[in-house]
Parts: sequence; structure tokens; C-alpha cells
Amino acid sequence: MFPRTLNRWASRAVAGAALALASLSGTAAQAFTEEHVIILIDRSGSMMTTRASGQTRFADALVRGRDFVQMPNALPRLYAIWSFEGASYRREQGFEDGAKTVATLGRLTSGVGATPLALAVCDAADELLQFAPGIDARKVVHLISDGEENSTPEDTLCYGPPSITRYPNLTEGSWEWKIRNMLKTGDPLRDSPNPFQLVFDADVFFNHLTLAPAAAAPPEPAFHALLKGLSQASGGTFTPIEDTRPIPVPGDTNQDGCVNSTDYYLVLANYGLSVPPAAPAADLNGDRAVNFTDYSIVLGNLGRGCNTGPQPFVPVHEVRE
Ligand SMILES: [Ca+2]
Ligand SMILES: [Ca+2]
Ligand SMILES: [Ca+2]
Repeated sequence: MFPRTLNRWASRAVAGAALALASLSGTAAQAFTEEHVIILIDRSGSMMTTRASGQTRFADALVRGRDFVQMPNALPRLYAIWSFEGASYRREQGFEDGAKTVATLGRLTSGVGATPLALAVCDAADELLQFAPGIDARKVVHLISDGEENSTPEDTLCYGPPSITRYPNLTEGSWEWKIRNMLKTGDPLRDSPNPFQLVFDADVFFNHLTLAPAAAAPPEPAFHALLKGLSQASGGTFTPIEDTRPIPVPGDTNQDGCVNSTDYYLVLANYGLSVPPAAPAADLNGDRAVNFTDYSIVLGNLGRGCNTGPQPFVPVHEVRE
């Protein structure tokens, strides 16, 4: 696998140089016709942690994956699904439409092992860059995870020690530095001032008690700073999901975990406007306009998260691998 991967990197260095030239001459247009996504699901042991919702992180990760696939999108999308655990990842599904993808998500099960996050992110980015080269596609690594890299094999290209310093000042040779380069240039060892070639989304489950038990106002953990930085720099989304909170639900404009008349009327009140002057919360798909798409999202999710009343305190049960 190692030599094959090296060859693919060599061929892409040429393609990357051509793209850089096109950008300099102003000919590279953002005229994407499709979107290709690899949904990367963490099935390491810590994903079996029970959240206050009563569901495991893994079960709620699958709900988040399904919501992502069912969200209306401007471009036609193809999705692959990979899961990672132990020292490797599994291709659960090749590039398929949304209906097949939702069905595949429903069949996934969690594991018990460690978290080869750098390996999974880098190989998913590589696969996206290789897939359907004749199509101008927006390429997205959509990560749903709860944890830091801790098991990428030493003989793979994105293996590295943890960065000493936080994003954006990543230690050269660290796994964080390598995945940043990979998303940017398609080469884990090459940085570039050019825009990211891939979009990176991250849904990250966490427990603030575990992350920062002593501090009253804890600084953002370095792992979150990394995922947030990569998402923002590449045009993707970063969604931190605290264990004691409900998972975010599409259509929930005020983040109370429930889609009800409050959310519905906010969308109606801003209907037909662009953002601004429309309230950003009413723009549910983030395309800077409040229109029928947003209306469909709030309508399609009405009632979600609302039927259980006030939640009694449920202690979170943390699982470590
Ligand atoms: Ca883990
Ligand atoms: Ca709400
Ligand atoms: Ca919108």
C-alpha cells in the first residue's frame, strides 16, 4: 500500500502545480457542478460513551450523519462512508446517492479500539482527490468523531508526534501539520499559501468535565482549535457537541434542542431576505438567503427534540479505550 500511495502523491504533485498556475492566471473558477463527500465516522471505543440524551456518542453520530445527508444542498452530492477504529479504517460504502447512504449509516456498529484519525483523514482526502477527476466537484471530508489521533501506524504518511504548539502554528512533522497540508495541497509534507483543495467539516463530541476539570473558564482544547481552524480555513463547518447537551437538530434556530413554532416563525419572519438583513439563525443551510429551502428544513423537522419535556439530570458515562 505504501509504494502505491507514494506514486499517487507524485502524480498529484503535477496536478497541484497545474492548478496553482491556473489560480495565478485567474482561470480557476469556483464553478463546481457536483459535491463529493466522504463521511468519516469514528467507531473507536470512546464513541460508546453514553450521553445525557441516553444515547451513545456513536448512535447520535449516526443521527448527525443522516441529518447531514438529508440536508438540502445546492449541488448534487455523492457520498462515501468510511469508519475508523483500531489501526485502520473500513470503506463501508463507495460513492452513492443519499438514499443508499442513509441505509448504510443504519447498518454501522461501533468498535472498542483506538483512534487512527490522521490515517483516516489523509486517506479520505487522497481518495476524494482521485475520484472522478474529470468532474469539477467540491470535495468534502466530513468527520464525525470524539477524539484525538492515537493509533495511526508508523509506516503511513500521516503518522507523526503531536504538535507542540496549537493551530495555526503546527509543529513541522506532527500529525496535525500533516493532515492540514493534506487538506490544503493533497500532499502531507507540503504546505502552500493557496486555498485548501478540500473542504473539512467536523462534528466533535466531547465532555467539558473531562477536558478541563479544574479551570473555571477553560481555554479551548488544542484538538478543538485544530478542527475548528481547519474547518474555517477550508470553508467547512465545525460543530462541537457537548455530552450534556442535546445533539443539534436541523431547523432549530435558537439551539434549545427542539424544533417548534418559535423556529418556524423566525424563518417565516425572514422569508425572502438575504443575510443580512435577515437573522443568520433563520438561514438554516447557511447559503446567506432565507427561502423555501430553509422553510422546508424547519417544516420537515417540526417536533424533533421537543417531546420529552425538561430532561432530568443524567450522569454521563465515559468510556475510554
Ligand atoms: Ca476515541
Ligand atoms: Ca428551537
Ligand atoms: Ca438558506
